[in-house]
Amino acid sequence: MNRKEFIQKTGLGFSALFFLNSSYGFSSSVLVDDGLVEKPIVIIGSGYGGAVAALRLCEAGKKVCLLEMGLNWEKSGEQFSPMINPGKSAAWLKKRSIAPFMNVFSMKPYTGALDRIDFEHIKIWVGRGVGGGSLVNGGMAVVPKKAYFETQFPQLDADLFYSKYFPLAQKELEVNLPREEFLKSCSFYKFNRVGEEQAVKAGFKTMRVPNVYDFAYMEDEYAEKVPRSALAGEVIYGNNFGKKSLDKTYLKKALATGNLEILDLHDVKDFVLNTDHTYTLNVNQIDTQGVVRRTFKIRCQKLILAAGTMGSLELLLRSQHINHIPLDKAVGQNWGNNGNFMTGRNWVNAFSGGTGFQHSTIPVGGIDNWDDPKHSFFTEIAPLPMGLNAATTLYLMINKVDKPGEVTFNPETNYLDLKWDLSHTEKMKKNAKYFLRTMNKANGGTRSHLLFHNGFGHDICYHPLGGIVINKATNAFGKLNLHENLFVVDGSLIPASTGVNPFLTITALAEYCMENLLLEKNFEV
Ligand code: FAE
Repeated sequence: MNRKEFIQKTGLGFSALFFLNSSYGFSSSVLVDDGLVEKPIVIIGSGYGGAVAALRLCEAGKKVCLLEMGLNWEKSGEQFSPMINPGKSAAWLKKRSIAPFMNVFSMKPYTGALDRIDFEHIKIWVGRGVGGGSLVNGGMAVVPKKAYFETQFPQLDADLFYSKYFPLAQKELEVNLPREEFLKSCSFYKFNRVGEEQAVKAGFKTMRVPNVYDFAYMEDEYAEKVPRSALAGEVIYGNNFGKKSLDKTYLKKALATGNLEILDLHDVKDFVLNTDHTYTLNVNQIDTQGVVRRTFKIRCQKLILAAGTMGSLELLLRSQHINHIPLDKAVGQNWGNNGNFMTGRNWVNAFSGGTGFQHSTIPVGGIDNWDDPKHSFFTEIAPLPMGLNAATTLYLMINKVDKPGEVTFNPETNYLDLKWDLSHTEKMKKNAKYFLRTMNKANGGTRSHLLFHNGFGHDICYHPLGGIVINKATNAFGKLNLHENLFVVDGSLIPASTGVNPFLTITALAEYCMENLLLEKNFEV
């Protein structure tokens, strides 16, 4: 459609033409309060899916506007804070810190990098800011088991994923491995050495876990040649150095094309489907205290949802409720917590120096029990970087999701409802009990009764997935059913679990979707 046809079809009047003149030619700033801005392609959310979509579209010569509700931390000049001293970055507009435990810190509300969404039986942590979850996550970049990938995605060509899209995702995300010699000698990895030794003694298989944290930088940190980040307790409130978050990889490359405009602190509330198959978004521009400073509309020809599993579901279900956009009944189905289940052990190596005073925040070890049909799980050996030798090991277990949840919209709260209760995590708890029993029998130690719920964190979720599942709620490449110009490319495409930490899978899926959507000429604007 050319510009004249676009104006005719969408029925824009004279006043709207004014905005078209000023902004269709790709302006970097929003023009007016309560006005209408035209953008050919809009992406909502700057996490893994959004960053991949931005790069591939910009490389193809498309002008892209990326809306992110969180802050552009790099541009703002604000620092990320360490776990033991939560500052501005520690929580999204909360009065108290929101770590998985020890929330004794009160805060002044600020658009921080970490958010927590609370439901009755589960708490979901997500990243906010340019880079999405990559700002706050542990950087673990794990390829899922091929057999499990085939089970979860029967319609996808697994060979192609393992030969092409996973390697591409690893390359673009700059995934690397630590040197074994470094891990053996670094005092900050005692917790991992003890964790692995005890797992092996208990008969479990351990594995080295690749990461996007630059391990060469970490070695320099250890040698005190550069400022410390992973070795200074920085991670879930952001890393000031070392981590190759998306703002340093995909988004940086996309910006270098000159085709990407990123608008941070822009929160999309809902959107309307116009008769000509374009979309009009209702957008709030907020300040760092969360106060709405400007509301306006953006009309686009192509809309890509990459607001993360909870964000994309919220946008779709609210827009269905308020603006009657059509939705396939598969939307909201097949939601899962990626089998997340936190647990921990006390008195670990208690009589031989415990787990060390200093912990690197970046996990490097995993326990792979996936192929045990009775107790199938993968677990990360997680650090506890609180500056004390608690002789405690934390584990973020990843299990299968036998019973997926369902997400719906609640008009009374104007937010999502989640059908998810203790019955959904029952099997995960059995696995955790088995794991702790086996570890403690071989090594001594007890369940961490003081952490979580008597040692079991069934309600801790870092990996919300599903609800807009590929090939169910969308076509084979993420185009939403019943829509021509609406696409989804984030974690919501994955049906409930991927068997390992998910961002590599999300990135690979987004690469696959974008390549095919571009081949299909879906993005002619
Ligand atoms: P995501 O990265 O969440 O990005 C969505 C973006 O959309 C965010 O920046 C939002 O602020 C933005 N947004 C949402 N709603 C709106 C709206 N209405 N308007 C404008 N913007 C909006 O999505 N995964 C791993 O693989 N390895 C790890 O080591 C790991 N550790 C983790 C540790 C923590 C503490 C957390 C919270 C997560 C961790 N994850 C890890 C999970 C991983 O970060 C997550 O699966 C991905 O970030 C999800 O990617 P998406 O592209 O789906």
